[in-house]
Amino acid sequence: GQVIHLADYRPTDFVVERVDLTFELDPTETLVIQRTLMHRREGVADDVPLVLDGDELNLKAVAIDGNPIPESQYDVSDRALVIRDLPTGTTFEVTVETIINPEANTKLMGLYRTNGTYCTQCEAEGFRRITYFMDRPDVLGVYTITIIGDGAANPVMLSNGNFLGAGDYGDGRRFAAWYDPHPKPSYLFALVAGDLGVVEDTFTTMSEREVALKIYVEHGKEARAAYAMDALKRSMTWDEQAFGREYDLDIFMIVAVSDFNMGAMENKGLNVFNDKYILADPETATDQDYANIEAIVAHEYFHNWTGNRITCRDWFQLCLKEGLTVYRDHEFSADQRSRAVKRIAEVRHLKSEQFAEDSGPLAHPVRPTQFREINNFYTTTVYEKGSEVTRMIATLLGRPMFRKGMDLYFERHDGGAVTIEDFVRCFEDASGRDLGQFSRWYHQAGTPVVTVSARYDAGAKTLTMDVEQMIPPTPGQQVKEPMHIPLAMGFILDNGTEVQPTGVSGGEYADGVLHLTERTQSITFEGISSRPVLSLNRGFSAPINLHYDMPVEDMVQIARHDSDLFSRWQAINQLALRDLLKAVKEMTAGATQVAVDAELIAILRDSISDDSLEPAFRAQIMALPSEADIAREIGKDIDPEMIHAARNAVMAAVTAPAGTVLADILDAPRRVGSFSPDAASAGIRALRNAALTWMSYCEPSPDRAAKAFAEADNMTELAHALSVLAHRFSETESAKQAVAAFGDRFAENALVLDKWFSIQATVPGPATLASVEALMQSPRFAAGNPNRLRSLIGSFAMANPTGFHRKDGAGYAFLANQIIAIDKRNPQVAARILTSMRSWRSLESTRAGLARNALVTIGAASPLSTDVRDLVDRMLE
Ligand code: B3K
Ligand code: ZN
Repeated sequence: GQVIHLADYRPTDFVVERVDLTFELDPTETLVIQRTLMHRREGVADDVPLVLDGDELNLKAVAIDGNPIPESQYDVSDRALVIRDLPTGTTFEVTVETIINPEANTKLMGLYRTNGTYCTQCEAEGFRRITYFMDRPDVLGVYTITIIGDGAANPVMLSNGNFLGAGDYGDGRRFAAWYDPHPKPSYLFALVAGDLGVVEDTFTTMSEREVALKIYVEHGKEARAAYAMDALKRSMTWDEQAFGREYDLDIFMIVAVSDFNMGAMENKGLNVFNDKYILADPETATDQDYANIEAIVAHEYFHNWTGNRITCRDWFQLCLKEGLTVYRDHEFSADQRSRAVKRIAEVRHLKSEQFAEDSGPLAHPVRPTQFREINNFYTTTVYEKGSEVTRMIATLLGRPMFRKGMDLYFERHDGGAVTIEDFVRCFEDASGRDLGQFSRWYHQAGTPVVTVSARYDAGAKTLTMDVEQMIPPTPGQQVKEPMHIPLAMGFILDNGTEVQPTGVSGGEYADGVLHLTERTQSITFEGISSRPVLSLNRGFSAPINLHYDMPVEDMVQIARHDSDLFSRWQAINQLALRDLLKAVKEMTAGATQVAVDAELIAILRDSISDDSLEPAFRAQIMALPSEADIAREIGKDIDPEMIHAARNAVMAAVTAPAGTVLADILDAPRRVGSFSPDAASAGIRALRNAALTWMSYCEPSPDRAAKAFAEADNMTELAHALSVLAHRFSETESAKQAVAAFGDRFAENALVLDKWFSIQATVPGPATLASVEALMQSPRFAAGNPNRLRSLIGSFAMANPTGFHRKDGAGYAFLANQIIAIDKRNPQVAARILTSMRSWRSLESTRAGLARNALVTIGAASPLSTDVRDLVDRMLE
């Protein structure tokens, strides 16, 4: 694969107007007839040929204005169809007929089959696996679709837009036709056909139009789509209220399928979902599953405006739709649930995924300038950091001005395929603020390190902060320019009140936000009556690594009293992290005991038993930094076993004094009545689960967890009890029995089996590799199903530090073999799982050497997809 550069962008030579597609469905030989109306772009020379993209296609015929053309007039290869001598000065119609094999399509890109259902995935470059086309996001057309197929096998035939009609041919075949009036790029095309059940509802929009809502699932699973439908309606209402965005077709459909490369896809009017993010009921779904369904249903729905009505000019602009839409779904979830708890979860995820990516060989800017394989850029940087950048614009401008900028964006660019520059300009024009320096967030990779020192002058009643920002070098970017960093902060006095400075010099400070713009800056705040505690980066206003040598008593003050719950969590987390890092250091030096700060122990115990704090927040506090968090913080010479041991020791020290509090939580009378997935009920379950985890460190017996496993009446507590048994008491009979019982009970439910596989794949310790290998031989395993691969092999490589990073390198060698095998069927899934190696350079030297060998082994395999090749090369560079 060659490198594609943003700088090489130019518009197409031909402009598409309308696209008419007919599919004659057949499991192994589907005929696709494409008729596209187009014209030569003004100024393009008459002899310039038409170049259409293709991928693994079998070309049957080509015609211009209905007349078949001789083979001498075109060149066809696996990757392209080039047509010469086209009509000039007029619109003409190109007909392309191809034959494709959905059954053989194991890449799950283009048209494929999943459990007997025809289904498509076209983003980013899947449409070219259906027909030869200018398969790029800036080519917009109005599509009409006709689907023809066996009537008995395909009572359901769906595509984008509004339904035109359907009928029978009388010979067993039937057809259905769809028309999408909104011009769209090919990546938003979708087709689904098969025999599916449906759940129906309606939604009345703000201008009183009635929209039919339909969620299609496999027969028998209809009842499990109720929550997704509810989430969809709430999403539609929210987008009207929060952004003034109304839905724009007569019908909105979702289809849930079991074989899918990612979470979901926002095809116009016809979202296709991984069934993991649609299906839920109390018996089989955890609260996390419910929250994910809500967030992803919302995310895909919100794409209707941010992505579909306004799309990307080219794939370098991916964050234009993804970062913005993640921001929108985060805000939606925050409004539906507890804002503070939601933000804590977001920041945890951002740090564990994006910060890790940003500090390794796969680091890239939110808007990259080059790629070899676009599928490798659907990353946490594009998505989550892209969302944070959008959030910072809202912080810089303030909510009302942010909304004005968004309104302008929708008004100015509706129907367009645009760039990040177009997006940012809307906020500049709406607010009059220059966002030039701010835009570096899109262009410079790496997590900025902001170092703060502060001194208080009692005589002058001033607080002076010296701030330095440094953006670490990343691949291809050695030197960086200073960024515009919005640092939300507060000054807390001894009595717990907050004080506002009466004057500021050396930097801009407004509405509780300090604007850092220089490499080094000294800012003085006036009118601070006594030495304040600084509450910095409140709400994680900027995605930075903050280095501030905060006095412990200040941390304690924030942990106990900050008005901002997020800040309290951040301070407690910081305190715990300090002790965890200290423990790793001491144990590395040979210590067998660790000391934990008494204040930390007291704060944890007090917070956990503080009934004025919402349970979900208390559960977050109890989740101390993970082994991966600690590793990232240490940054180099990582020994996962040492980290595991040190964290265990700290957990034992922290939990022991809390024993009675934990028992109180676990023994509190259980809620009676029917299950509710709402945030408050979920919070109570989260707290109980956290207490069970803690108990496992201070009570050396599996009995508590076994009891929880036996008594659980919902999947959240059942799966958690199972993981406590399997992870903390793996050698006991209780654990073995629970694993077996769970597997037998849910043997027919693929989504629950995924949990079963991933719990077993994440049992700490070197022995887990053998059980992962054994599980792959189980009839419950399915090598062709992406969810199953991710839950077993993915969880092992990504979420089992001591199992995967075995000192003898067997985990890496196993992964290399698996990646090579999976890549033959499905490069995207292989590449995604391979990102588990992205931090290999920070391992201690023995492991790093073995990890490197595994990467070299993968690199030497042949053939290798562009997806895997690109990652291996970048990781070894
Ligand atoms: N836009 C899709 C992701 C497509 C990934 C292609 N490799 C889902 C989403 O972000 O909403
Ligand atoms: Zn998206």
